[in-house]
Amino acid sequence: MQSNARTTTKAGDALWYKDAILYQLHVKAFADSNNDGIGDFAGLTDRLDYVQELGVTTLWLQPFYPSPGRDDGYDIADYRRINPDFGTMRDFRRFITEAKRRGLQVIIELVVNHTSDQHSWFKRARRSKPHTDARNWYVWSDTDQRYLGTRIIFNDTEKSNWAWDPVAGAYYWHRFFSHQPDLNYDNPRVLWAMVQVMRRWLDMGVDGFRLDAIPYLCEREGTNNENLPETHAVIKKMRAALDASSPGRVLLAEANQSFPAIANGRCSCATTTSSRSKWSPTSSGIICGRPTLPTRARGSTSASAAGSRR
Ligand SMILES: [Ca+2]
Ligand SMILES: [Ca+2]
Repeated sequence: MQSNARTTTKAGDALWYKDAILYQLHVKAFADSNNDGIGDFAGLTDRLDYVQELGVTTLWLQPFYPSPGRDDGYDIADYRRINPDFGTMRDFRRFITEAKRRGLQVIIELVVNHTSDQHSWFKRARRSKPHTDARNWYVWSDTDQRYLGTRIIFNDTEKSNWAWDPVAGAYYWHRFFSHQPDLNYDNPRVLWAMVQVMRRWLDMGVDGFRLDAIPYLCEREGTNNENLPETHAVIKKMRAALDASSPGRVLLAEANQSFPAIANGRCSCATTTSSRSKWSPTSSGIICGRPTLPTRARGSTSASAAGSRR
């Protein structure tokens, strides 16, 4: 399976993303094969000819993982499986096979900054003793007064970036909804686990990842906790891991940060904007597979970002 997937990717065309025409979709909302009211992979597969006729070269799938559905699937409860409402792993493999048969690339969404509070990693962490490895998969504190220089992104619903967990007896950090605890990228096991998740999907034939909420990976006191050098270091490690095992795959990042911060060479992946921070000249729309940024691909990514939920 692994070798087939890799040989059917445009492995010899490392710059395939430069002139890619992306079509972003939610599997659940695209095509329903069994008339249960929920789109699914079988339905999407049946309509690949239509997608191809549009001139699309790359599909960008929004999250399709098991999820309690409190943030449209961006609250992932299991990175390694398919939401059963959307089909089975067999359906996913058939979708990849049929996409490859038509020469279509597939990028899947991966939310790496945080998980659902229903993820087994968080369930384990909150039950573990303070300062143990299992607890430290997330960002904990005895007080909600750390990182006070950090803005609240979802300020229409959240009053703090900290939430009290009665199970752990501590506060946990969340840049988004309080049911989405931030993973702790100061714990190398977290990065290792996420790279394993990436490899799982790469081995199944996907051509890259759209990395949600990528500016917020690391936290440091006295900063705004966005776009930190430590976060770029993590992304570069992700990029290096992909290059080592799966050359030619792309990272496409939601990076709603100012362009100079990205253009100074700290970016290790492509960027798209957030719908919560409208597209502007200071927002970059760059897609790249390498740390060195190309310039000619900006238009294609800005177009792909136009329909982004985030
Ligand atoms: Ca269905
Ligand atoms: Ca974070």
